[in-house]
Amino acid sequence: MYEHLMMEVKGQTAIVSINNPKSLNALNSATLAELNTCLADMEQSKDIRVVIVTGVGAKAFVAGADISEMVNATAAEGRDMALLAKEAFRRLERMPQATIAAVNGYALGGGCELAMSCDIRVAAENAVFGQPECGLGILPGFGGTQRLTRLVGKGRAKELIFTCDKIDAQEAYRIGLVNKVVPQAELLDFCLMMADKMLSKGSYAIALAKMCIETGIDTDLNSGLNMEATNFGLSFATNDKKEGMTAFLEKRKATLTDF
Ligand code: CO8
Repeated sequence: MYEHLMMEVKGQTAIVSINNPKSLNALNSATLAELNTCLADMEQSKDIRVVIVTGVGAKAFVAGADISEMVNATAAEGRDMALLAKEAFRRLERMPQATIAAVNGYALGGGCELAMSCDIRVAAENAVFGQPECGLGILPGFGGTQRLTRLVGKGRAKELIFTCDKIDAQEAYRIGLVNKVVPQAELLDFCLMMADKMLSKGSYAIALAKMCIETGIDTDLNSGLNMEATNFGLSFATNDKKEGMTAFLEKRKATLTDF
């Protein structure tokens, strides 16, 4: 069904793999368009509640935007490609499903930017992160100047972008770019286990919490706290709230089904 993606569904978790192994999963326009369509379909789904994003093969998550496509692109084409990525990557941040990047190797340029658009990043021990764009005479164009700064702070973001240094998984963990580092062979199982943990919680509550975090980070504290209070109130109207609290008081495991 897709030329540049692989899709697998395990229970209520979807695994979306970027599938351009000959170019270390580089993102060309066709791949970005497929990713956007795939995420747009999934965000409407009530059956998929967690999305794992990864790359095919053992070497690369995504080694960046496709340099062979960009080399002769005009300014307008470059902007269009960046806007296409913006649309797809924004979906990852805004879709009601929780999203996990399973970073299985090189996550450079657009690859690092794709990982940063997921809610959580789990890195294999062999993962390598970096923003090499300034070495190519361009700047990060799939959100790197914005998301890296928000994740690791202005000083570290500038250092990584200006020097184009590549960092390993442990360093990425140390600076807060990734949430966890796991052995390469255990990466997908670990992410599926994390997904299962989330699936045992209230999916609707997680979707509301995600929305509060994503919207709140771009607003002032008081507006963010008001938005949280409104959504906190909304969660009281759900079956999950009734079941979750009743189960606690009855000392049994809750079965939470809202989404
Ligand atoms: N684009 C296109 N092809 C790529 C890319 C890429 N980003 N990365 C790797 N490849 C290709 C190589 O050209 C090579 O192809 P071939 O076999 O036909 O020669 C194949 O993948 C294997 O790569 P290498 O032989 O280079 O493998 P190595 O193990 O020697 O090196 C590296 C692995 C270190 C990952 C190396 O391939 C590399 O440095 N890749 C480029 C990394 C990079 O600079 N990424 C940033 C790209 S720019 C970007 O992402 C901008 C995002 C914003 C865009 C804004 C919109 C326009």
